[in-house]
Amino acid sequence: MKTIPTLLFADGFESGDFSKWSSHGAYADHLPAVNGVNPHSGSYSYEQEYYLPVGGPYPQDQNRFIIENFADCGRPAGLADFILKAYHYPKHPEADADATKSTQRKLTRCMHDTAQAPSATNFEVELIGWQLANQYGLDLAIGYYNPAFQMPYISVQLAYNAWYLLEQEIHLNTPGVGDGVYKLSVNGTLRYTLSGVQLRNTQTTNLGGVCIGDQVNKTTDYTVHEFRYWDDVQIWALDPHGSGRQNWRRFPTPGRKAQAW
Ligand SMILES: [Ca+2]
Repeated sequence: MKTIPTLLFADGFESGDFSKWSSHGAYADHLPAVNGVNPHSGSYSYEQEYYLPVGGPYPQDQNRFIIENFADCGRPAGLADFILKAYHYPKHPEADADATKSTQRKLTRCMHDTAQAPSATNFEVELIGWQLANQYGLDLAIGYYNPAFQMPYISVQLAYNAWYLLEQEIHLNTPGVGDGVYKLSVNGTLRYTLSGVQLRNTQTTNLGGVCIGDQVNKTTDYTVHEFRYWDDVQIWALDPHGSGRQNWRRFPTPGRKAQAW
């Protein structure tokens, strides 16, 4: 299908805050931060610290995120076809982390319901980072709230202490038809394609927004002390060719390469 890419949202955090974003975690400790500790470009990036939870599963899970609702990008009906690009830097766990434990982080969540309300009708397309016991590497996976589908493991390894361009292309399926497509590119190279799937099953609504940085909601898992950084986030709509949109822009060029590559 020919599509017309339209840049809906871009933030390199050079405003020094989250003013471009719809919302961000603001409860209890270890909040999302914009600072100059480790920028990919410019002077600022988004720093997310993960640490042992204070106050139970809510601050453990739902306090380490930033969210952009597609409605705030001028798409109140959400998006069915889009690209999410973001530079991601997984820092090596801190000295007080227990490297014998394993845990996971939700790197990005493309959410049906940006209020994050789990239900049988909600669906998500998640990119998940796994931190395995005694291994300084990450696996990536995608998953769905929709219980009809399992999480396929992508098995792309990331090293610590390096910037990666993670580019996800998502095409929701025609409701009830297995024609959905998910693609993941890392540093400009296509690493994983999942096609012919029902990303939204029979739902007729679109994805409502993107959440970055969320933490797992499992108190039985271990929380490893670590920092992760994000910078240069872009959301591109992929509108069908001939839809009549006038704000065509050139297809996204690969972002500036980080020095660490
Ligand atoms: Ca920046």
